Amino acid sequence: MQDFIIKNPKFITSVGLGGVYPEKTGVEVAMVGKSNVGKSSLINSICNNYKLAKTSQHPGKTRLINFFNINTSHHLVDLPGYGFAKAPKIEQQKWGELIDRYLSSGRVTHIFMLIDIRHDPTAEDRQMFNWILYYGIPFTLVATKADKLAVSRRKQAANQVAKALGAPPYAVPFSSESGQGRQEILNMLGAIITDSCSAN
Ligand SMILES: Nc1nc2c(ncn2[C@@H]2O[C@H](COP(=O)(O)OP(=O)(O)O)[C@@H](O)[C@H]2O)c(=O)[nH]1
Ligand SMILES: [Mg+2]
Repeated sequence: MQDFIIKNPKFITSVGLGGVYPEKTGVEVAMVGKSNVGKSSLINSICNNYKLAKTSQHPGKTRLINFFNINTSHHLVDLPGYGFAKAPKIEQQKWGELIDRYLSSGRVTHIFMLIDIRHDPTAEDRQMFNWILYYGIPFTLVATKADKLAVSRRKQAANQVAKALGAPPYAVPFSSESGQGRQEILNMLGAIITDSCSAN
């Protein structure tokens, strides 16, 4: 199979609680994970556009679902992160409603769940993962910030993250800094699009 590339990535819209989602015209692939794990950086890396999704060193800045259009008709979705410890209860509740409404909408083709390669999954990661299983949404685990570990430890540490979640023991080691795992994720995206087109 030829390497997949993203063409013409464009921001479409941000949707908050009670907002209207953009019309679905193809595959929709969403990024989930803790605040600061590298969701926006991953989107920018695979789109080769470092201004597309806003990244931040300060966790918990995004409270909206951001939709991006790629290759004419498909969507990438940047979901607000969890784990912002100091957020007030009411904020956390709103986050839960926003995500629940989105995941239960039936629009999501595939989820990339991101976890920091250096850390064990948190209680919230486990909760998120169980949510994905509950909704029966196909997923791929991605172990981010791989550049922070020695090259020799990356593969095992990524798989360890998946094992610790109780998932099939594989996660893609990824770094938006070095580009490790970028093409693997792009090719997965290509396969998701091809599968969905042949199913329809
Ligand atoms: N070293 C390193 N830093 C990263 C990587 N990905 C993201 N970051 C940094 O982590 C912070 C949060 O990234 P961001 O993409 O905004 O995370 P988000 O909250 O999940 O969208 C930023 O300071 C990024 O520069 C990575 O692969 N390696
Ligand atoms: Mg972000």
